[in-house]
Amino acid sequence: MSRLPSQALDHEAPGLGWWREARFGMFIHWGLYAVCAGTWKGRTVPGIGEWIMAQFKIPLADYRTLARSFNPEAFDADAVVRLAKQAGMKYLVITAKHHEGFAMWDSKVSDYNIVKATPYGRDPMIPLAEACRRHGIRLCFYYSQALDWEHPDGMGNDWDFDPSKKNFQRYLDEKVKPQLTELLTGYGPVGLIWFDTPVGITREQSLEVKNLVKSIQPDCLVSGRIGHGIGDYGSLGDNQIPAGRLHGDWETPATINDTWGYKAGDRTWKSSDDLIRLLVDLAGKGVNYLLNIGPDADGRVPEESCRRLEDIGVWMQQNGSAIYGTDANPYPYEFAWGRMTRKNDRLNLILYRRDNPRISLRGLKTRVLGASLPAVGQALAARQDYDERSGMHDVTVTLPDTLPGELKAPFVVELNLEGPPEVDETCLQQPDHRVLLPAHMASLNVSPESARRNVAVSTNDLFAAVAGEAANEARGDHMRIGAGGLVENWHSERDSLAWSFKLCDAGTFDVTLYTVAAKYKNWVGGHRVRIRIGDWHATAEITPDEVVNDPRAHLFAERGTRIGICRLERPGACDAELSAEHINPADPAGLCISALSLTPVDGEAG
Ligand code: JFZ
Repeated sequence: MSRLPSQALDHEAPGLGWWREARFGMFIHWGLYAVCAGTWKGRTVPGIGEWIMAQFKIPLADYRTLARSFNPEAFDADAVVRLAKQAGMKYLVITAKHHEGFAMWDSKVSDYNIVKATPYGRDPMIPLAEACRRHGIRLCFYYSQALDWEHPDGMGNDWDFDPSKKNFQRYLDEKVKPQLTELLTGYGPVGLIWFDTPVGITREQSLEVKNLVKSIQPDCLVSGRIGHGIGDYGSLGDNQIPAGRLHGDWETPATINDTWGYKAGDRTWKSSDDLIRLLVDLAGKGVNYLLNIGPDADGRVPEESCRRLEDIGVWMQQNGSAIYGTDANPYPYEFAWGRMTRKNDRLNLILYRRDNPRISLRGLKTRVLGASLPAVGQALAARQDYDERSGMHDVTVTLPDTLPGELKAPFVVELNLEGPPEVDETCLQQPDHRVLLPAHMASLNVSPESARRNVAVSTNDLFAAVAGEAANEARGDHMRIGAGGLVENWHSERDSLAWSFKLCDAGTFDVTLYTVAAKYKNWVGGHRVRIRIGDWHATAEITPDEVVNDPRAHLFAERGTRIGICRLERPGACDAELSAEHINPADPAGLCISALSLTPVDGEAG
């Protein structure tokens, strides 16, 4: 059973229906930082463009002069909303106020806003709200409720203001609450407020802010980054793709290149195919995909973003029924051939490649009534068998020799079932004889010494705060399964992992261990591990024998290490154990595990 963390909803969130149905939304990061376009006085900011003021500790007196040249006459609200709609996005979240503290609407609370402080002199949220109503897209606002580099009592600006003199409650009372009130009373129905980076805010203060939102628009959702786990749904880390389904409702904010705010020099555009795979991957885990655009100082959306969103829209036209309103794959693990979503008594098998002659699914106990290619309305032959010997249920769908030309991969094979899908939740050897043991399905054997190690989670632990963990609580500093589904923080040779799985056919297998680097870091390796699978044992150095080119590895470099060749003679219940002889202290990630994989050596399985 997967041990991925759940979003500790302290209540069943009302009003999530439209959000669960949507699955796909547009994020817009737009503010004074677009004027910088990633550069300040000839220096290019490392990393994300909207953090330029903090990265270079630009004095507020200098930064605010950007407003004098902010005149986005090319901004076309209707075109932006149509871009979202054509991409298949159902909601739009725009930065009303990011950490820079600049209001992108006509705020009466502070003249540091787009109407009072710029030559543009107009409120872009008015035409945006009208366009969203016209096109049936939910208007939502991003609001940074803690970091505010303009306000002396906001968090984060210790280069203009003395942190010891901050009165954060005063900031909440004098800026945050009145500005949220303006956003919630001035632009019609608001789908959600996307709060962010809740550093330094107490649970009581997060609750105050959330209660204000609900008191004005009871149906307005509150994102997970309100902090302290009290969001209506959970927010994963930026561009974070979990390895398996998460419990509860989650959303991943993601970029098309590597920055949120416009940065002229960032050319790291992901391909349309990669973006579609990420959308499919997240839907397979029941996670919403909030994909970002960063308009420039003139209000134009980069052409590279537009083209990719148009490509996604073409795919969604043909396959949206496998995304909208679906639930996660009922299996606790993924498949080599693609991803799966579920909608009531229907399974959507989303195949990455067109050259599969057939698709075989193991462990589905519910009777299959039929199979089809919904995009072209073509029925497919499906066979369902139960193997008494292995106790396995197998479904095999035969695909046509030539797929209709208009069917582009990834494409959907629909399985209609007699009732809700019931699946075998253990790790199963697949019909192609592979066995994949994902980290999030392992049992962690944490030694008593490690279990006693704790670290205080500071209120400024960004990820802890964002992940909704209570501030200032001790958190176990031992190996754990993170929201990304990896076994992380493994630094002690006393700890180990174990899996149990079902072997249907004896065979000889190539054993590979997949390990991951710390976020944004290079892969290191250099560890030494012991692996036992059934009666087979091996030790190995962790070396980068295989590079993993998965879009998910975009921020976390992943490598496969060939451990050896393993012969398993007896079908049935089997187990595996992974322990560490040496964990390389030079690897900041420690020994970070993604999966253990058994691939049949040609002709040696079954
Ligand atoms: C935050 C912002 O600081 C950033 O500018 C952007 O708006 C992004 C969507 O959100 O950045 C974060 C916040 C939390 C994590 C990572 C980046 N996190 O928890 O990993």
